[in-house]
Amino acid sequence: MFSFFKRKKQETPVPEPVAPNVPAPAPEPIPEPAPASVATAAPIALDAGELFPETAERPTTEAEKKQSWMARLKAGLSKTSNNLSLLFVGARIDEDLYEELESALLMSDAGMDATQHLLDALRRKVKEDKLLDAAAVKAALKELMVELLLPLQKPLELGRHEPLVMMISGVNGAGKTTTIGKLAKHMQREDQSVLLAAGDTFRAAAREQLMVWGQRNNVTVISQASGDPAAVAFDAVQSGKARGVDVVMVDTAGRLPTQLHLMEELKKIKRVIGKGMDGAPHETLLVIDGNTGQNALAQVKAFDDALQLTGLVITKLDGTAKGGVLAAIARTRPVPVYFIGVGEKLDDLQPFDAEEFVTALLG
Ligand SMILES: Nc1nc2c(ncn2[C@@H]2O[C@H](COP(=O)(O)OP(=O)(O)OP(=O)(O)O)[C@@H](O)[C@H]2O)c(=O)[nH]1
Ligand SMILES: [Mg+2]
Repeated sequence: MFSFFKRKKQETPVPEPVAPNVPAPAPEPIPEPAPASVATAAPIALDAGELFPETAERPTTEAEKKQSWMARLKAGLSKTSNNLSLLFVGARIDEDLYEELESALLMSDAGMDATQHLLDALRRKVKEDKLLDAAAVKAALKELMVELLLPLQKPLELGRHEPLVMMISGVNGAGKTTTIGKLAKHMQREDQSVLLAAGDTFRAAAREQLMVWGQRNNVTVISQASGDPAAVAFDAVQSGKARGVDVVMVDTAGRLPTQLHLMEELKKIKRVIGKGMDGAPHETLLVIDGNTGQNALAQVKAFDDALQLTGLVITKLDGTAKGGVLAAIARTRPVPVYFIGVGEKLDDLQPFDAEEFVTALLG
C-alpha cells in the first residue's frame, strides 16, 4: 500500500532533558522557533510498560499476522456480520427480506441514505440478473458494498515532500496518539525516518504518552514548555526540515466540533504549520472511533469544513463497532480512509481495503 522510497535510517539524537510542561496562553500568531525539548528513549523517567503496556506476543509470519488482524476485525464486526449474514440463510427473495435488510443496514450505522442506495441498487441487480436464491443476492449485496466503499480506499503516499508533514485531529479519546504511534512504526518499515510533535499541550500526560510511543519506535519527539500547540507544530516542522527527516506527525488535543474556539485553535495550528513549510500540512487526518455510530458522519463534516481533511483513520474496529458508518461516509463525505485500527498494539493498524472490510462484514 505504501509507496516505496529508500531513505537513510533516522539517527538517534543526543537526548536532552524534558522541560516541565507549564501551560501558558498562546497569543502569537506566528510562534518564534522556541527552544524545543527533544526526547528519545533515554530521558523518559516513566515505566512505559506499566503505563501503556505493549506486551502481547505478536504473530511472526505475514500470513499469521493477516489472519490475526482479519480475525479481530471480524470479531469486532461480528454482531453486524451475524445480523446481515443470518438474513440470507434459507431466505426467500421477497419484500420481507428487503425489509429485514433495511433494518440490519440501519442498525449497522449505515444511515438512511446509504441504506436506501444499497437497497435500490440491490433490487435493480436482482431484477436485471434474475437472481433467484439467497446466496446470489448476498453475493450481489457484497459486490455493491465493495463498489460503494472502493472510493474510500486510497493508499497514503509517502515521499512526496521532504518532510511530509501530517497533522492528526479528532475528538477526545478517538485514538489519535495511539494511531500516531502505530503509523510511526508503519513508516519506519517503509524506510521513512519519523519525527513526532507533542501538539497536545492540553491533556495531562498527553506529552508523556506520545513519548512512550516515540520510545517504542525509537523516534524523536519534539515538545515545548509553552502551552501553544501551534508553536510546537511550527518548531517540529523546522526541526524536521533541519534534520532531513521524511515524515513529521503532529499530535493534537482531542476536541468536539461544537467547541468552536478549539476548532479555531486547530485551524491556527494548520495555518502555522503552513508558515513553517510552504504547502504543509500535506496530510490532514481525522481519527474516528469506529464505535461512534452515526455521529462519526457529523465529525467528518465538521472537521472537513474546518481543516479540509485529506484522510481518515477509523479505530477500534476490533471492538463493538458496527462498521456501517463507512457506507454513510462513502455516500455523504467520501474522505479517503487510509487506515483502520484493529487493536491497541503497535501492529494493529492496517491500510483500508474495501474488499477485505466487506468480507469481514458480510462473510
Ligand atoms: N481496541 C482498540 N483500542 C484502541 C484503538 N486505537 C486506540 N485505542 C485505545 O483508545 C484509547 C484512547 O486512545 P488515544 O490514542 O489516547 O486517543 P486520543 O485520541 O489520543 O485521546 P485524547 O488525546 O485524550 O483526545 C486508548 O486506550 C487506546 O489504547 C484500536 O484500534 N482498538
Ligand atoms: Mg492523544
